[in-house]
Amino acid sequence: MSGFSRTEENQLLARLVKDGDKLKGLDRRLFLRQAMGALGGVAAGVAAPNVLGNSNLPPNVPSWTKSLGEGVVTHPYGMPSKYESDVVRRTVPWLTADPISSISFSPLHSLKGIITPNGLIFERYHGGVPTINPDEHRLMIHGLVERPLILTMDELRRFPSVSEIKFIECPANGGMEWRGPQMEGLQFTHGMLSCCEWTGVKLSTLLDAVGVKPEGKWVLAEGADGAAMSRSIPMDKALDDTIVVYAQNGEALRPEQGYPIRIINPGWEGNTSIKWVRRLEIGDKPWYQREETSKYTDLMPDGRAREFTWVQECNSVITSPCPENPWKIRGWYEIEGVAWSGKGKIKAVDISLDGGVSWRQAQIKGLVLSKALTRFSVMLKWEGQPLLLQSRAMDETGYVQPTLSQLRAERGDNSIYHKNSIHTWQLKEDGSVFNVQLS
Ligand SMILES: Nc1nc2c(c(=O)[nH]1)N[C@H]1C(S)=C(S)[C@@H](COP(=O)(O)O)O[C@H]1N2
Ligand SMILES: [Mo]
Repeated sequence: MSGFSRTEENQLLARLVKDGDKLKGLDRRLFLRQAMGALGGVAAGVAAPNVLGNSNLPPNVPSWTKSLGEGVVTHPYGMPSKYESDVVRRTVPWLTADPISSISFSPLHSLKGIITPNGLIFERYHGGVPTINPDEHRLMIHGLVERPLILTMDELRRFPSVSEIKFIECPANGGMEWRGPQMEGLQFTHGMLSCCEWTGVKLSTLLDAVGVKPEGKWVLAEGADGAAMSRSIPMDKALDDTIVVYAQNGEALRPEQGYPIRIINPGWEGNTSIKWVRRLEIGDKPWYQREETSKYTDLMPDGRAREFTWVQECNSVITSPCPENPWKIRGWYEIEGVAWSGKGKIKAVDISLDGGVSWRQAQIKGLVLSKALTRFSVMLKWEGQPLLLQSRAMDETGYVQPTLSQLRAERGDNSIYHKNSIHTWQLKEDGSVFNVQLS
């Protein structure tokens, strides 16, 4: 496969910067000439059409530069440009019987950096989104504790807070791909994944306030939604990094994400991060040994099931190119993607252009945070050759993302959950991209 050396990459970058500077100067001169032309009495309101016939394109001054725009607070709560209207959550109608107990996917192919904007975080509901008045909502902490508490939302905010950037992922992410490639788009193969800055009170702080009795080994968290979804969190996790969250990316939690409060269990299966949480009961056993209710397990080839698979293991995916982001012309491209691990920080990411025959190390970009999305990239000059693109992440524990055949050898293909194997995009000569699996 044709590649590039570090020096070539640097030369390219240097060239890009230089061209950018040149363009800036050129733009400026043209703009001045046009502006002066307009002042000098070019026929009122009629700009000379350029070669493309679009009077908003250079060398003309665009129409929006010739008038004033909307004033402040025209939109008291700002929204994206109307030209970004296809950057939205999407669902797969055949996946669930109704939209109440269902899931929507984040448009990973359109997102930059590591933070998912609040309106684009994937949604998973078992009983729809409740409309909760925070004045009528409480957090009750009871069970095997010395001093049970019922906290108002204001009282919760008086505890010392933390803000942490963590991903949240449903363990069913990629689940439709166990038996074969099925979903024609990154949004659907990996979009049960988001990453936010979460603000709230560490559960350990609250447990300290109530005084857990020595027999208290599990924390049952129960939601106030119509599903009253509940999960048990072992005390080790609860005392380690579980957060009772009231804000995401700087503003109050969105109703979709659990307003007014939710649990975030960093790096763990999304289902343990109970939304709209109304009570935490400290007990000596997990909830499913106390009540008739379900838990998530992975069915193995021999009929046994894996349980306590809480951690979302190291995973990665290329976000550009992908089926939604084909390459339209030949030349230099930045191959970009995200990697994440429920066990800690991302250590390294490799990229293959030939379906895993050879690998090169990607550059890690921006923040590298524990249990958060991490960006990687590689520059490539594409001459129109077909590619089998893969990324392979390694986390700080030394765990390396498995191939699909390694994962299938261990787990068969009956599973739904925890499909974290290396993903393949097939890029064809015309630049279109397809979801494929290699044997
Ligand atoms: N109360 C409650 N909490 C819940 C759920 C729910 O339906 N009800 N869904 C869970 C599941 S399965 C996942 S994957 C995450 C999704 O969080 P998000 O909707 O903020 O992305 O929330 C979890 N917490
Ligand atoms: Mo989930």
